[in-house]
Amino acid sequence: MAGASYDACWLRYEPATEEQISSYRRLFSHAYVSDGAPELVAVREELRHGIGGVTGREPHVWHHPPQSVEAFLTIGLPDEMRPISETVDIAAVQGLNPDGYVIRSVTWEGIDCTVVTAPNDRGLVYGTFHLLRLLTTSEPVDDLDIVEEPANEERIINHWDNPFHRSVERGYAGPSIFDWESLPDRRERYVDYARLLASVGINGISVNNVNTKISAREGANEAVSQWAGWQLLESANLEKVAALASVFRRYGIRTYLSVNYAAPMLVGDLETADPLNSAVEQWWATKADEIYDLIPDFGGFVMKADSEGQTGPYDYGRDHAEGANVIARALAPHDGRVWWRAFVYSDHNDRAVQAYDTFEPLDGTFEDNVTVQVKNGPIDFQPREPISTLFGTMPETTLSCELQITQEYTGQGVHTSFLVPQWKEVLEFDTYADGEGTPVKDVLRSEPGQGIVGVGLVGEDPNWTGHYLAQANLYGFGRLAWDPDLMAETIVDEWIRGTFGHDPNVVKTLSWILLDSWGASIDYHTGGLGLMHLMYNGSAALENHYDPAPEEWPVYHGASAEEIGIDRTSTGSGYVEQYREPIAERYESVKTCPEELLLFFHRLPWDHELADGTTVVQRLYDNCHAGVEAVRSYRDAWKSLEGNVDDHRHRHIAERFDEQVVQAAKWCNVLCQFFYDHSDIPDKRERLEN
Ligand code: GCV
Repeated sequence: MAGASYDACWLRYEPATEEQISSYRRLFSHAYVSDGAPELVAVREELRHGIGGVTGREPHVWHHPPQSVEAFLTIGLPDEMRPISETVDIAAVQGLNPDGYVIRSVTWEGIDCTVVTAPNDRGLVYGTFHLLRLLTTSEPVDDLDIVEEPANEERIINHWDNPFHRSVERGYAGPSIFDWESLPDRRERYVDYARLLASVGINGISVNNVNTKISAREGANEAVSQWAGWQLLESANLEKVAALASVFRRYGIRTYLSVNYAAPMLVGDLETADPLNSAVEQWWATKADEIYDLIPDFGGFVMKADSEGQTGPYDYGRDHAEGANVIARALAPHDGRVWWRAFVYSDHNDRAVQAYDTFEPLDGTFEDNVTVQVKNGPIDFQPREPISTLFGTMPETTLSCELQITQEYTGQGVHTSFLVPQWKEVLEFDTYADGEGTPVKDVLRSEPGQGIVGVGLVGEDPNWTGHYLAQANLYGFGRLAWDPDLMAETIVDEWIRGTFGHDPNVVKTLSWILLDSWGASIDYHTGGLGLMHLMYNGSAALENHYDPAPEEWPVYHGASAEEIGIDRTSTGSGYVEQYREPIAERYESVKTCPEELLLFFHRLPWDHELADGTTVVQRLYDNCHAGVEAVRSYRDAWKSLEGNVDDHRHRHIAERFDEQVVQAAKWCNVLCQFFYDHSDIPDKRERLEN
């Protein structure tokens, strides 16, 4: 990325601190790297960038072990290169989970060697990035003994990019980075994107929107409808997909496509897409063969069916397992997989219950190579939701958890909201799927094909993510998908050091801002008691989801003159009963339901008293105000870093904090007015100006 017109994010590879630089130079001025697979080309390139940047000297890369040096770095499979095969336990390395790796300091023929080895070539890429991360975080590296395996086999980004038109649904960082008109020509930026993804352990990318036929959505603008991504399955376009796949492959990343359920009719010339029709089955099989001829490591298909205007098996009176299985059978001979989204809903008095009602009865009926992709919560990526009931109730089904990295409901490209704490909350939640102590992260890690999926946020903007600080969400997503046990504090620290360097003031101030920011965002966007969908929708063609408009969505918050909240207990919509015990019991009672989800599960009088004696309405007012206060303190703290961060990034972020303060105050005012209009109980505070 050196010299590129876009930002290097956390791969800036700034010079190391005085304390470390001589040790890094001693150990890494020479490298002996295997030249086997395409991934090794990526490894060599990264060493040049990384070691070159951190030590100020590009390493000398050898094709045989250097003899007359004090120390060298060596990277390769365990049985391929002498310094490695003679110093590590080959069988132990080969026995690691795919993508795992070992980094070890050894002595070989009197020379200090740092060995990076792995059971497969992808692991070498991850091991290389790990080593470079140690350098950018200024860690000592003289005596390493690291063994890593990813907790989740699948760690995938889903782009919601509309091919050809290059718009991005819920994207806040400019147009799509994928230039389909010029593909199969490759842009340097694809390589740099692959580097960013691989550096945090992401191993899959779906390159187009799950809404593959947007014309079905009323009011969608003409150009978007025309170019929605179902056409990518056409033979003429597959070579474009193959070109992208060849870039990502070098970084161990498999490519996926979102496809339309009616593809046999849209792309093929069949008159039906009925999954039980033999011509349909044959069509999918032939299409899969064609794709794998071009892209042998193709990952598979992502499917949004029977949801928000997309077609699906319901059109033919079939269920979702019948719908998914026909496509899965086409992919199975090629080791491909269907990622079938559980985001299915229709008119219903409580949308929360629908994913479970649709999918739980189908547990055990999906083919082995179907992953049911479940959003973290039952509604739709709200600032905070309870955890989807499906994670605890589909033991016979391969599941993945879909998180949203792009900030659709948490301030989009303007607000700072670091989402790792949210994702930690999701992954640590105890589902009781297999008795006490079965958190979501363990449900996901037990089976092949399970894992974590994130809705991407990257676009053509020079800083990739619209807001410099949103880069931390992409970084954090990958790191957490690799290792859900990592602490948010560790992730933040790594990201800041790679991105802004080691100035203690910057590290301390920015860590605090980021770690605190999700809580503030919940407070002013929702009032902090579990209300959903308080935002403005906009039109189908110009969707908003940014401004406050609580009056628009009465079914989600249930505000009346007497009460607020939705009754999802056993005497209400019954959603609570979809959880296993003792979760159901905990949420069922107003007394034990956690305050932050109280109004998600219960409909309560405005003056209902909380544990500390404060009324519900006063707590809503207080939380909204606290959120604004917090954002003001971030703005001021960031301002104090002027001079410690380069002017360009400092100003960009400062301007966004100024705007966030204005927007947070607007949210606070609109919500508080709304609460007051219904409850007739005044806020004990002044209206906020800014
Ligand atoms: C891609 C929400 C978003 C839509 C998105 C949908 C989904 O409704 O607002 O933009 O569509 O979720 O996840 O499919």
